[in-house]
Amino acid sequence: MMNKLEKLSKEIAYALRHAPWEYELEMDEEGWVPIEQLLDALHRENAWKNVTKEDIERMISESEKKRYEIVEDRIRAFYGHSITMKIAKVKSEPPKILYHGTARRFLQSIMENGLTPQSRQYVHLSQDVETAKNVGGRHDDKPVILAIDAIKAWDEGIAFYLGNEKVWLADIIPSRYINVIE
Ligand code: HQG
Repeated sequence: MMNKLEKLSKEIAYALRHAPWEYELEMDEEGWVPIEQLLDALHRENAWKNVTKEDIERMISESEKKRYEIVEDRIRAFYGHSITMKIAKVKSEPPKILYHGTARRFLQSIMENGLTPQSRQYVHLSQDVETAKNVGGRHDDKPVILAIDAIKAWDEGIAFYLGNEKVWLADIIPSRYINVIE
C-alpha cells in the first residue's frame, strides 16, 4: 500500500512532469514552478487541502529516489517530463559507462532503433547497475540490463544531460553504443 507521502509524490510527479496546466502552474524552461502555485492547486483538492510546504519537503527527503528539488520558493522535477515544452537540461560529460534497465520484449526494437525517449522528453540512463535493475523491474520481472558506452558516444557527438546524481538523460542512444550485459 502506498503511504500518504508516496501518494503526494505521485500527484506532484503528475503535476510537474505531465500536466502542469491542469494545476494552473506557470512553468519556466527549466521546469521550475512557484511552490505557492503548486500548494494552491493541491489545496483545491480534497485529499490535499491541508498539505504544507513542510510536507512536500519531508516527502522529498524521505523518498528513495531524488525526484524533486526546492530552491527558495520554487520546485522542479529533475527528470521524467512528457510535456510538449522541452525542459532545458545542463549538458554534461557522462561517466565512461551508463546503464539502462528495460524489458526483454523491447530489446529487439532497441537494438534496431536505439534507445529513444518514447513518451518522455529524454532517454533515462542509470549511473549504476543496481539503479538500472530497479528501473527495468518496473517493466519486466527479469529485466535486461544494457551498458552504454557513454564516453565514446559523447566523444562522437551524442549529448548527455544531468538528471540527478543517479539518473542521466540523453536525446537518443544509437544501438552501436549499446551492449546487453544481463
Ligand atoms: C523503452 C522512473 C522499444 C525503454 C525510473 C523503457 C526512471 C524502447 C521504455 C524514469 C525503445 C520507456 C524513466 C525502443 C526505449 N523500442 N522500447 N526503440 N527505446 N524503449 O518509463 O527509462 O519512479 O518512459 O527501455 O526510475 O523506464 O518515475 O522510461 O523501458 O528514472 O521517478 O521504453 O522513470 O522514475 O519507459 O524510466 P519509461 P524508463 P520515477
